[in-house]
Amino acid sequence: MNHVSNIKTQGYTVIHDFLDKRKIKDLKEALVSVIETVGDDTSGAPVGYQSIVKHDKMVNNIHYHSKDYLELATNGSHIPIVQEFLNDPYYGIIPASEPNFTLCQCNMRQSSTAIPYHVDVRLKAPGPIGWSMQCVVALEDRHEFNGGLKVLPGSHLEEFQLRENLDFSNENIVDLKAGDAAIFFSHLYHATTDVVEPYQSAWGLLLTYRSWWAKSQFDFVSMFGEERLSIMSNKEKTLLGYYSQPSKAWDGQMSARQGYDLDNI
Ligand SMILES: O=C(O)CCC(=O)C(=O)O
Repeated sequence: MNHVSNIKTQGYTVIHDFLDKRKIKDLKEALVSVIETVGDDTSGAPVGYQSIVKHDKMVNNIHYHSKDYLELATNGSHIPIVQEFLNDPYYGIIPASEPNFTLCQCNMRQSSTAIPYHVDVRLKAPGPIGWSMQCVVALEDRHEFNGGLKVLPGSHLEEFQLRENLDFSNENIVDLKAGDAAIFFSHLYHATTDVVEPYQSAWGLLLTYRSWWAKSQFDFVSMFGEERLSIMSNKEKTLLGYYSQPSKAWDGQMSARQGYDLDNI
């Protein structure tokens, strides 16, 4: 399956068996352990209509608490696919084969509340290009009856629409088995389904990635701190925004675009 061409034409793609059974088990164990430490109500609820998810179980920034999730968010097999869309080809000071985009959000949510159709960006470029993408990784089966993802394929190619004007005739339920992942443009209209009896809501990881020049939802550089960042790989640091920090000093570096070896820039 050609994920890049699916994303261009449909606005999304599904990677089946993105995680093997062993990895799902490890991630579920890590989730339980993080919840034991920080709880499952760790989200500053989003504002606006998305605040309806405020009662769902959530673990914000789980990659801060678990190296398994950090590894997945920064080194999963989805990264080269996202890179096709979000890498800046003119970046120059990070090798072109490596990601130069950033992670903006890495949250676990149990899909108890249906989210209405929406997009997650405020600027939409014409054509199959974008500056923000999302990836939902199902740790448990997520489908039509338990809070699964649904999308309007091709809506990433259209002008912004008011929700009441959306055409639902080709709505698609994105059926994810445990271990599958969906990648989609943040400007593709998407929503989640209701949980209906006898089905149970299911845990999923929501990753958001953006071009290096877009403002992140979290300041991971300050959150993780120099000590933790100092032992990370170049790729991890890039994804956490280390190489695209605006200067904090009045006489600091003018460019927020930095490279692996700051001394050689
Ligand atoms: O949790 C999901 O499956 C999708 C969440 C979503 O729609 C969003 O965060 O924009």
